[in-house]
Amino acid sequence: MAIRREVPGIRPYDGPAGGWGALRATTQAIRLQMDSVKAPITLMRTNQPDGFDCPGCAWPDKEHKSTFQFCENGAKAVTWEATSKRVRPEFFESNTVSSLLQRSDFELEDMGRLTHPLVYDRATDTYRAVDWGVAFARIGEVLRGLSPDQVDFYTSGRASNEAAYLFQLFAREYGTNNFPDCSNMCHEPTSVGLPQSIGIGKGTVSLEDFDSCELIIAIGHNPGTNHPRMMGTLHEAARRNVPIIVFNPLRERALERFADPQNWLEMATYGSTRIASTYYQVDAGGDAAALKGIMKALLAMDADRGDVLDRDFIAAHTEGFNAFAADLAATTWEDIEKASGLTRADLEQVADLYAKSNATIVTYGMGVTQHSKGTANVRLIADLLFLRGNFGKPGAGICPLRGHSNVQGNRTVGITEKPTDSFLKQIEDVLGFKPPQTHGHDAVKTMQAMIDGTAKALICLGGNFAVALPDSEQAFPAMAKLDLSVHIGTKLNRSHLLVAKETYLLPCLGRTELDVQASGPQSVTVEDSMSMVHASAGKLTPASEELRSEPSIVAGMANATLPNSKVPWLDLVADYDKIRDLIEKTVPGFENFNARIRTPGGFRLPLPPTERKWPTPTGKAMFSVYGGVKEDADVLGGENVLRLMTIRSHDQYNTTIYALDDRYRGVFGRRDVLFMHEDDMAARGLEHGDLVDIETIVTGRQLRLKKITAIAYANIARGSVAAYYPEANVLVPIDFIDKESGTPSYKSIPVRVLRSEVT
Ligand SMILES: Nc1nc2c(c(=O)[nH]1)N[C@H]1C(S)=C(S)[C@@H](COP(=O)(O)OP(=O)(O)OC[C@H]3O[C@@H](n4cnc5c(=O)[nH]c(N)nc54)[C@H](O)[C@@H]3O)O[C@H]1N2
Ligand SMILES: Nc1nc2c(c(=O)[nH]1)N[C@H]1C(S)=C(S)[C@@H](COP(=O)(O)OP(=O)(O)OC[C@H]3O[C@@H](n4cnc5c(=O)[nH]c(N)nc54)[C@H](O)[C@@H]3O)O[C@H]1N2
Ligand SMILES: [Mo]
Repeated sequence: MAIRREVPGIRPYDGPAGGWGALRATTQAIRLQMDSVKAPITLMRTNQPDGFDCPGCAWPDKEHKSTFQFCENGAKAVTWEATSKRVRPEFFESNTVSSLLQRSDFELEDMGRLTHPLVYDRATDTYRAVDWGVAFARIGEVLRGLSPDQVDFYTSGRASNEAAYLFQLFAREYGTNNFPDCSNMCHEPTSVGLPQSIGIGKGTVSLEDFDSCELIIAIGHNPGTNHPRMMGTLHEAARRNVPIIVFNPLRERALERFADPQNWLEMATYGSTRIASTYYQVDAGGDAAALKGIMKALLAMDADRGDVLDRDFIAAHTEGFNAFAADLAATTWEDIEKASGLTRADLEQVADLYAKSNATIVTYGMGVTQHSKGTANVRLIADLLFLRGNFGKPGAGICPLRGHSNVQGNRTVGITEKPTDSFLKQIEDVLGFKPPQTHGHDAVKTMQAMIDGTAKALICLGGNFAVALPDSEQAFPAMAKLDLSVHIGTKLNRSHLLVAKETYLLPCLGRTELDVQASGPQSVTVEDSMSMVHASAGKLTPASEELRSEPSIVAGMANATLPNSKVPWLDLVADYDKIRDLIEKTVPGFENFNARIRTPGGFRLPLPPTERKWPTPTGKAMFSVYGGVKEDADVLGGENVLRLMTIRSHDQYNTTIYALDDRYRGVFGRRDVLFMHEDDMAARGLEHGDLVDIETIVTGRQLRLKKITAIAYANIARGSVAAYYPEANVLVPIDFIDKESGTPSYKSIPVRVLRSEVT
């Protein structure tokens, strides 16, 4: 083989994930962001009974009272928020918004915490400090002059239940159900698909289930980076010899080998544990075909042996089996192999292992949901579990890996553009105003309305709306068409700089910080991926005395916008127990809310499928019919087409870039790369390190990302390529979505890769 040329910053990573590298990276994060004396104490308070919930991911902790659970990326999330760097009003005097727009996403957030409320001043093109009261009054004035359907209320899933509940109350009393939220770009297919299948839009397993499961199937998620505390759970399962079958076009190191930093023996001996028992490099977008193949094989085995399906479960608890089975019969192995990139023998082997397991958990993430048939994909996973009765028994169930640490809680307390009639009725009965009934905008619809110019104002409870959404070429200028944008945030990001006619930046306390209101120190609540609700209380001195809490900022805006409001905004904020009382009265499952969050570990919201109760319209668990094997037959195809997945590096939290390495994938100090299979490169006459342009195959427009370095990556399936989010969002057309859920198909964009023109 020819000697491969050296490409700067690209070095294969041979070690296991975790281990000493993770400890080193944590020390580095502390050194760059925090006062190193305070840091260890801060980190020790993460996920402790009287401490704060980790703002990293939504993976649960054992009863939330375990000893400190080490996690490199949790430490990065905490130190990033608890940084000693500040962006004060003086900073803006010498930095115009146009000049700040030239900085990278990494540089913007790395400047530190925002300290004062700010208003954009067009004459000088700068932000300047503004009084809180003045800001609220003006926001209220603008909102009162608009029609509520022209205003959108965005939530990023880090907000607490209390803040999110007030936010939805504010928008609904104002008069709209326009609730774009980060979940619309993330697990909406779970929220839309699972209720059709099992009656609720949430996972059904608990951490204890992992102790007794006999098989784990992990599809389309990368826990070594995104849910690192889950690695402890997988590590334990692997050591119990539980087979872990992975489906992922990329071979992710943490799913192959992991050294648990909590395991002293493994650390001392530089040992590691094999995680995946088998790793299938399915094609991007090929999971539906793979799942159908496994189920087709299972049905064939059952026809042969008769003891494979859980016939009692299917008969007593499900509907739709015959139509489902008929569709599998009509799907050919040839189509399955072609669409999945896997062989019939591979899939039969999975079916065989699945048939042997008495308790199976399927875990899944964005590799399943961010596709144009994301919802249908999720339903296929439920179908697979139905076939062997893997709901409502120990060690079994479905486990969507949620994104933001409280995205699930936000949904539970009413952040949804499609509220149920019963929730609206409760609001009306308890609060005494009539909330709007018409369904509102989700994230993509909001952006479309902004592009069309029909949306006039955007109020953001956290997040980085324009950057997280697809189609940056249309999304960025659309922000400027608004009359008003308001961002409640902790650090500066690009969406804050894409100013509207009027823009306010309202800096808030982070989760790590002490929140004192009229009645004393407050705690908030969050819900993790396994429906456990528990309290979180910040302890650090706030980054600035001017900061206000999210609930207080939302209440301040609401109070100034709605002069005849039925909601006692300022009373609610004086004591968050009162907000929780309202949640208890309007949202099912929160009986005795204030008492129950005072017990360490909190409580679990009801999950009827765990008792084999199915709150679907038929009262049964419902099989689905996918139809065919392709996710978007009419869009894709043709010569030379590759499927682009947009993925997260190890050093990033969504649009927040902590640093420029992606250690486990062997990328250091850069993000401008395209991961490609060597044969796909050769077929295009490309070599490792060549500059390429990536072009989306879309009619009528040219979407291109130029001068990206193609790297020959042995660990990617042929036909699939990968680039980093958010940079690659210029390649995602705004209307390239899963029609059922509205979620952008961020993980299978049809692209062509061409050598860049030399200029
Ligand atoms: N440190 C850190 N933690 C995070 C986040 C973060 O950015 N950084 N983000 C948070 C959020 S909001 C979320 S939603 C989660 C995201 O957590 P994940 O769901 O793990 O998200 P991604 O990194 O986008 O990638 C998912 C994986 O899917 C694979 N994949 C892509 N396409 C396909 C496909 O078609 N089929 C299959 N089988 N696999 C595919 C990719 O190779 C990758 O390994 O993590 C949360 N936690
Ligand atoms: N191409 C592509 N695009 C994607 C994805 C993908 O995989 N590929 N993933 C999608 C997914 S899963 C998601 S969830 C979205 C994420 O979309 P968002 O949730 O909108 O984005 P984040 O990057 O998490 O938001 C970061 C900002 O939140 C603010 N912030 C941080 N902490 C706090 C806090 O405590 N309070 C408040 N008020 N603000 C705070 C800071 O100002 C920071 O700049 O992106 C989506 N976009
Ligand atoms: Mo997410």
